[in-house]
Formats: sequence, C-alpha cells, structure tokens
Amino acid sequence: MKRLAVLFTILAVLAAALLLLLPKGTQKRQPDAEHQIILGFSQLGSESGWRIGNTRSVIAAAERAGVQLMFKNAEQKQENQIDAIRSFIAYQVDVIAFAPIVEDGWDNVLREAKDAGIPVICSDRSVTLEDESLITGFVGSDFYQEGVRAGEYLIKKIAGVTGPVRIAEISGTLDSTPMRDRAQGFRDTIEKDARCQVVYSESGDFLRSKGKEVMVDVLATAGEVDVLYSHNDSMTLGAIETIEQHGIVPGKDIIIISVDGEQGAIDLLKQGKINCVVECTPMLGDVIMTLARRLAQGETIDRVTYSQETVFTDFDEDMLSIPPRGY
Ligand code: GYE
Repeated sequence: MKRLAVLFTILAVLAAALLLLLPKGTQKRQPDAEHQIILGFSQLGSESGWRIGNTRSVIAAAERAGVQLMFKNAEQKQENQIDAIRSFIAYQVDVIAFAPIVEDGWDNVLREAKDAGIPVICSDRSVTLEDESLITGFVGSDFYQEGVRAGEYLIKKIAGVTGPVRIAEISGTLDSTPMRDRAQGFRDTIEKDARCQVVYSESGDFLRSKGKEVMVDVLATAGEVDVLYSHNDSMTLGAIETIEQHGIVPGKDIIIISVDGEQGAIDLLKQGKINCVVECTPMLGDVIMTLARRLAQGETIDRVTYSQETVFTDFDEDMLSIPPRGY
C-alpha cells in the first residue's frame, strides 16, 4: 500500500512537471459555455464625441450580452493602458479587448497576455507587432479607405477648377492607426491630380481644442488655403470656430472635409459649413461581444472584421433625411 502511495505521488509530481514544461502560450484556459464571460476592456480616453459614443456602445452591448465588463479608461496615456491590461491578466479575465492609442510598444504586455492564455482583440485601432499571433483579431474601420474616400470626394468637388488646390491637413494623434492610414489613403488618392498640394499638416490630437488652435496656425502661416482635411469631427468643429472668427465662410471659402460622422458634423453639413463627412462608426460594442464569446468558447475568429461605412456630402440630394447618428 505504502509503495502504491509513493508511486502515485511520483506520478503526480511528474505530471505537474510536464505541465510546467509545456510552452507557456499553450496552457489554454478551459473553454466553458456556462460561466459568465469576463471581458477586460481598455479604452484609450475620452478625446472626442466619437470616443464617448464608442464607450457607450461597449458598455451597453456588454449589458445586453450578459458579459461581465471590467472597463478602464486610460485618459490618453499608453502607460495606463499597459497597466490596465496587466490588471486584467492578474484578474484572469476570459478575453481582453483594447483600443490602442498608438501602434507601437505593445509587444511585452501582449506577450504576457498570451502566456497567461488570454486572447486579445484590438478594437478600433491596431498595433504593429513582431509576433502577429499576440493578438487574435481586429475589429473596427478601414482607415485607409476612409482617406481614399476623402480624396475621391475632393477630386469630384474640384472638377473644372484650374490652378493649384492648396490643402491644409489637421491630423489625428501621431502614430495612431487612423492618423497614419487616413493621411496615406488621402495622399495616395490625390497625388494622381497635379493640382492638389498638401501645403500644411499638423496633428490636432483628435481634440476639439487643438483643432481650434492648429487652425489659427494654418491661417497665420500657410497662406491661402482652399481645403481643410481634418482627421476627425471634433477637430473640425474647433477649426470651424477659428475660421468663422476670422470672417472666412467655412464650406464656401474653404472646402471642409471631415471624418467620423458625429451628429454635430452632420448638422454643419446640412447648414453648408462642412462639405464632406466620411463616416467612421464607433458602434463596435455588439461585434466585440460576439467575438469575445467565440474566443471564450475556444473558437477562432477572423483576423479582421471591418465596419460597413459610407460618405455624406454636399452632393447628396437626400442629405436632409440622414437619420440621427447616436454619437
Ligand atoms: O476618428 C476620433 C477618435 O480611433 C477611429 O479616434 C478612432 C478615432 C476617431 O478620437 O474621433
């Protein structure tokens, strides 16, 4: 009997040692359809109407889906997002989703999540990684296409215009995915037209206050500009305040192209103060919950899930009937 007990002990120790030898990422958490899913969500901040709409969408969708949400707002700081992700790992949540403020600098913390067997979804913005397997998927917009749509609108708008078209750009947070891709998609589209020249580009950090401030600099230093391309509606609303304070008529003296589709921007489109609003939807909550549930049950998800989006412009005949935006 005693020998048998010793044998069992040895076997148990061997089994435990074998488990420890397994590569860390393969120590999968057990998929379980029964228990309530715990989702850790790290939001990057509250910089814009879009972001506030996005936060609302995630919280409401979690409630609808019966998902227990651990929500943390990083107040615009990457360190806070890294701390939040570490706390989700310590808490052993089932799935982590986060909206990365910038693209770089996530490798270490995401490796920790993978080692803990917790799948990670990038929501809204994406990351650049050496090891792509550190995230399971991305859900959000195709920002490059948004830039292309902005450029295509401009080319259509300036049909028949001779001479140079001078463009000022107010971009989003430096090194964030929407900033990089909205700038690139726009440039790749307008560069085919020799009239188009980007004569000014500065970041307004996606903030209304900075949009207002940067526009002061545009008017003081860039000379006459024909077009303002602003990477989000909050900055556009700020820039328009400056433009009007200078006695310039937005939408007429300067063509205004914006991105997001907030209610405030659509209202100005209807009033003729904005010419084009490229839609970017913040309503990602339901998709995130669906993907989180699949991951928690051990299923795989698509690498990329893009939102369906459109463009609202002063060419639209039914502009007045755009339904309430909800953000
Ligand atoms: O356009 C802007 C927000 O990442 C798509 O961030 C998002 C952007 C959005 O602050 O308004």
